[in-house]
Amino acid sequence: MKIYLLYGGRSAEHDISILSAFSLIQGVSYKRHTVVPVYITKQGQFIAGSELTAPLTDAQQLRLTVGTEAVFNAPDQSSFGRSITPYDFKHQDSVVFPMLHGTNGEDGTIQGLLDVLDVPYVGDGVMASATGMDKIISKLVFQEAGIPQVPFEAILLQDWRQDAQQILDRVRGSLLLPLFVKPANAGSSIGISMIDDIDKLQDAIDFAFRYDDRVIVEQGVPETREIELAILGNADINVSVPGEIGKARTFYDYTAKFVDGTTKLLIPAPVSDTIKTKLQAYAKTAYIALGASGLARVDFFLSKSDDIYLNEVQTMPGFTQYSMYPYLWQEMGLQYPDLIDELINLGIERYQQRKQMEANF
Ligand code: G1L
Repeated sequence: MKIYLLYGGRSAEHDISILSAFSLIQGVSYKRHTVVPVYITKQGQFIAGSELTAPLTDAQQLRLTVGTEAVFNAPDQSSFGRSITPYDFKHQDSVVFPMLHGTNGEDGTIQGLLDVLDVPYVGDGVMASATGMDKIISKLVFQEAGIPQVPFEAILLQDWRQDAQQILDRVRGSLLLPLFVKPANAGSSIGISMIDDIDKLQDAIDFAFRYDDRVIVEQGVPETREIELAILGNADINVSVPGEIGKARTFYDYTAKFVDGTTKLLIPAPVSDTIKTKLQAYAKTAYIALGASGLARVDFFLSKSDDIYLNEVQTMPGFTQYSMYPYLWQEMGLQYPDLIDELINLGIERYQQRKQMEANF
């Protein structure tokens, strides 16, 4: 398979995208695939590097500029590619790996582009990507599916402008401190505040409205643990064991492996079998409710008294070799190169099934 690896992009995740793309280039099986790195610059230009048949040495090589020929590590250490358009992805035996958020932080946009071009790609489609990215819409979908979530209030800009006091009263009346105030679009982590003083609510909402015209206020879970599960599959859904994002005190007395010194992931998470089973069932229900395919990471809060709350479903999880998603599959016995193969197979399968449906019209 020839993998067109899309990375970079016009989003706040530009740099993490480069690191995730580099991990894939290091980890993919070159016995089975070649990789064409396609860098999307912060200005939105598509630049394709030369086709790789072996790993690179440094993530910085992936910051391509347009040159007369595609070459990695020219004598001055810079890397060149050629300017391309998305139409260039259309080839037999090729697949696109979109390792990036949508152009303007709203997701589903890249997936929509690839659908229109009729090229197979890895990961979730338009609807699941866009829905998962929206903190208000996704909460409504998960609520309908009966999955427990923290109490929340959605606020529209026009209502806020019309009667802020009424909205402040509504939030005070329905939610308990601490509160998290966030722009609905999860594409960026900017615009978010945590408040433990209700007098700061108005400023926090005004701040969030600088980044989106829809804002969500969520009730915080005090001293919560953060637990995440990985899902892989289309109709046939595989759910991993839970993993935990470590907070210093969680590690006391626990012997499971620490992965990567800095991020402190605990895999598997130290939870009872009952909690584990519940988390897995909720994760699968959330995946189905979202109409997800390929993959997702499902993130939960777990309170001190073992109450479970779905936090969010991440259709574009961190994908370096040190990220939670690949680590969870490693724990399940699926190594990084095989995980990439599985994601490619699922993307091709989804593409063929959609084609099949169109043919039936
Ligand atoms: F293509 C997949 F598998 F769907 C996919 C797409 C995007 C997996 C992981 C990601 N992750 C990212 O793009 C990111 C974490 C680098 C965000 Cl920008």
